Amino acid sequence: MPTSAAVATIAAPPALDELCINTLRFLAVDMVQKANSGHPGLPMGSSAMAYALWDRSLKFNPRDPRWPDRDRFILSAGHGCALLYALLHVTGFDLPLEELKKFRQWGSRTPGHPEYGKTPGVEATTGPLGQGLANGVGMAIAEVALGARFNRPNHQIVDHFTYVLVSDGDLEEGISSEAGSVAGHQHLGKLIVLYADNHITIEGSTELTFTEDRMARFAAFGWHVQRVEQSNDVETIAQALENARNETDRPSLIAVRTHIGFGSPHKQDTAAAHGEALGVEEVRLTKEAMDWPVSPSFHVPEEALQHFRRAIARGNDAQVEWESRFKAFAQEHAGLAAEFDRVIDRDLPNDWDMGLPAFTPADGPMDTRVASGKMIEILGTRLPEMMGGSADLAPSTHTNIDGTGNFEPEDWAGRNMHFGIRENAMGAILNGMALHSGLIPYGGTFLIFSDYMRPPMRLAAMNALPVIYIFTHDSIGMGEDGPTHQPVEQLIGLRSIPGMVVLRPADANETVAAWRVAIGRMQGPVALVLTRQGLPVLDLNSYPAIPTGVPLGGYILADSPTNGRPDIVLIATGSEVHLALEGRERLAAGGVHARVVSMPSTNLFAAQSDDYRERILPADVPILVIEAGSPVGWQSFVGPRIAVIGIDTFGSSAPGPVVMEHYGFTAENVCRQAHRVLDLLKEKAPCALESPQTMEGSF
Ligand SMILES: Cc1ncc(C[n+]2csc(CCOP(=O)(O)OP(=O)(O)O)c2C)c(N)n1
Repeated sequence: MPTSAAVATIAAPPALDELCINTLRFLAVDMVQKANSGHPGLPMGSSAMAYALWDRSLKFNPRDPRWPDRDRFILSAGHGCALLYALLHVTGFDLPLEELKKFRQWGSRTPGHPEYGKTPGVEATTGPLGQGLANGVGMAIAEVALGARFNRPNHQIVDHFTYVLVSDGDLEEGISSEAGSVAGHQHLGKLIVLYADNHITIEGSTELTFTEDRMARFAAFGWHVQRVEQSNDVETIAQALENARNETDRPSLIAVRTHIGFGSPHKQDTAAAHGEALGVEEVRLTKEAMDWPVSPSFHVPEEALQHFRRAIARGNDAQVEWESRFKAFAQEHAGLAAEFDRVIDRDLPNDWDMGLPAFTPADGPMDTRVASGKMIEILGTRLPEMMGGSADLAPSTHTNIDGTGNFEPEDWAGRNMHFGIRENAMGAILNGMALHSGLIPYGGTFLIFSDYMRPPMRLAAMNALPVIYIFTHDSIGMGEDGPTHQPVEQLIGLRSIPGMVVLRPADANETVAAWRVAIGRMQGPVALVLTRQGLPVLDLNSYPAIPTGVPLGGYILADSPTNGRPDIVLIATGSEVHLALEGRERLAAGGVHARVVSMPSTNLFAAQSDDYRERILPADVPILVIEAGSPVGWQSFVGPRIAVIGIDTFGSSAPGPVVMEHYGFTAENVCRQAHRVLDLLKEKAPCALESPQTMEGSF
């Protein structure tokens, strides 16, 4: 197994170390104090270990945060983000001191928890505890998978470590066991986790809740474990990190006995240091106790800054060295080098979707999960960056790529992943793989168990990650397993995640089109919702709109015989589209002209122009929706001119009243929206129906 050389550094003298560590500590203290919001305790206790890593060994280039072979660092304990922002500022990322002074304010680059894409150098959005650790497992998987694919003898072009800083909360969450087990099983030797073992959570001492032997637990997962008793002992922590890097066969956990709120005379080692500003007086006492100038706040001693900023030259040297190695690699393996650039840039090959299958009625009845499986095999062959699997349900979810092996310690080039029955970790690992870049990750389970992976799915949507979910057994139509396995509220639940595209295809041909959307959508996750039961195949000769209609989310599959104004529109999704078609025939026999609108994706449909949606769903035509799932949410489409003041994007970091105002929750906006609906009703007065019973969130 390849090992990565540590970046050569010269240790600073202890006094300079201390100055640098205190710089981080007090930047964090001042950020939280100025915002009067945030978590000072973890940064104060963990500054030394973060410094030991960032100063002595982390391979990164502040001037090119996206350099592909950088080490990854994830602050899984995202509530301690003031520490991360301080590190990014002092080491020279594009994060000026002014941004630190705007911690947690509207529009700043220093939001209340780290947000991927908002702050240069932040590798993952964290905050929901445990997720970052599992993201790290996904990143370490991506590293070895890409290494297995691209590295050649004498050409180690993928060769970096993944570091994660975790807190008690991260390790208490069940996902840490799921992900820890995967990492140990897969022998991810280049994953190194620093644990801020400070014995404190919000409610008090960990003695209240968390008394198992954490080291033994991770050792049992197959990890290499070390303990450092002195939280400020930079040399010992640096040595433990070095030991961890030298341990190439097992992931490493380094528990450092840190002290929450270190240095605060009244709050150190107490829960009071966890989640609120120290207070002006306590800040003063802490600074005095540690011989730090009380004012000005946000003090960065020149000597410390100069020391930290050596990271720029060091990072540049490391990147230049890698680039020259990459050049040599490209000379010997031109095709492979071009392919590496392509997958890292998330480009698709030109002809990736040429000649995809067109199914005929003679191929049916076919479960859409089976059609999806056929697509995975075809696309998986064309796109070697596709990598994924299932939470122990591959025979049901049809998620394997035939002809490629299993991803396992003996063969990291294998692309069929066995996540085990660990949906939450599966979702977060997929996120880590996508965040790393170079892969199109996918994962499958039954739709009902999407509930178990909702937290990482939400983060995938928030981070616009190209992750694909394959959810089968999509309704009560799956039958015998009964209500524990029959999804009802999952569809609306997934649709309500801002940025998530849910696609529930009606047959094999819509499944082909849905997969085309999924692969083509590089900026955000897609959930494919598929049947267990066989469905007739819709004839493309009779329904030629399928390939162009599916990407629009909803389209006219079958119109009223006159092609004019229908008497009623039947909207259906997935397996119920066939019911709608049958209903249309029967209605026609009775002289009622029905239009069938197949709506595989309400999310995509909602994104179309008003004109298009009006054309598909004319305002004055009644609508019947047929979907084997919760009716909640459809009102936004079927209700007569409903306006909703709701939230269909993610929130933002700023004081609460500011956020509410920016999101339209003001009396002024209530009046504006009310007038908008009233004006609309005036225009459409003859067709205005009764007022809505409920006002569900918009799509
Ligand atoms: C999944 C999840 N549940 C709850 C929280 C709220 N929360 C934030 S920090 C924290 C625990 C704090 O303890 P610890 O992880 O030891 O951090 P420290 O006190 O050392 O800062 C909790 C419960 C969260 N962020 N994520």
